[in-house]
Amino acid sequence: MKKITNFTFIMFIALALMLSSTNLVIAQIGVVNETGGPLTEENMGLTRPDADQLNEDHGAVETWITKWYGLDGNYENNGGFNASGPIDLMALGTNDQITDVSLSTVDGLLMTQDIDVEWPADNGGTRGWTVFEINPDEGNNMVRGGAADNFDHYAIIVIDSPEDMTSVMSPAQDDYAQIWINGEKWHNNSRWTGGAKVVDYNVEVELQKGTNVLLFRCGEGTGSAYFNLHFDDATHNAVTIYPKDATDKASFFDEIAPLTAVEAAGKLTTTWADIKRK
Ligand SMILES: [Ca+2]
Ligand SMILES: [Ca+2]
Ligand SMILES: [Ca+2]
Repeated sequence: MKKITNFTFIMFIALALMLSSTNLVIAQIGVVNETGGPLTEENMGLTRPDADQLNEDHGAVETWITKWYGLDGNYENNGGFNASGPIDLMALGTNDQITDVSLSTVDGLLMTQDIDVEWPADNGGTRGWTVFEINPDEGNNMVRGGAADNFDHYAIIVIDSPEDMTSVMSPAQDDYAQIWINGEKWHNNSRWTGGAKVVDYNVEVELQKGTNVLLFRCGEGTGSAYFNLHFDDATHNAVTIYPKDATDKASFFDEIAPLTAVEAAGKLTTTWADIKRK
């Protein structure tokens, strides 16, 4: 009987140790409190309620993404982020050639090689595409040399994944975050998080094997103006994120050429097949 008790006690200790180490791992990722995406037409307009905010401090995370592809200036005089948020500003500036949704696809991204965004002069005028670097600690990392209030900011990364994977992305924003991946919307939150590295939602997303395009659009009203994003450690260890070494539009498309060429080659095959059928 004594033996069994000792054995039970040892097992209890072992289990307790296992559980505590599991908890540590979970603590590094945080609580995943947004699942079941992508968003559908029905809940596309959802504004996340304050009650669900995690207010998690991710200040110690070292994988915040610093290099992005995007515009060399913002959409200005947006009338406040609540007014501009529902408007497809990409469609507005490209005569519907590129939309917010299509910009988060390889097709849309490739079109930015040749198409500048031409907004009205009051809204910033013509904007070109470039690579920029942000400081995740900077509370105004979206300002980019222009107006500090009432603007919308566009930022893109390409994620090269070795396989289909479920991943967790952690955004921080001030004010209104809208995030699309591969043509689908995964996050829509008009509430600022409360700190440049404070996360209110850890969002479960699906990445596909090969090329993934992520668009992080963020609307600013007044006060701080930041956007930030990182993934869980397993994702960062597995994938390669671009821009990597690129410093401008040309070098960005050079470095992602091996990724987008696969798509282009597939398209060429389809085109020839279509021609043969006709
Ligand atoms: Ca501001
Ligand atoms: Ca918050
Ligand atoms: Ca703000």
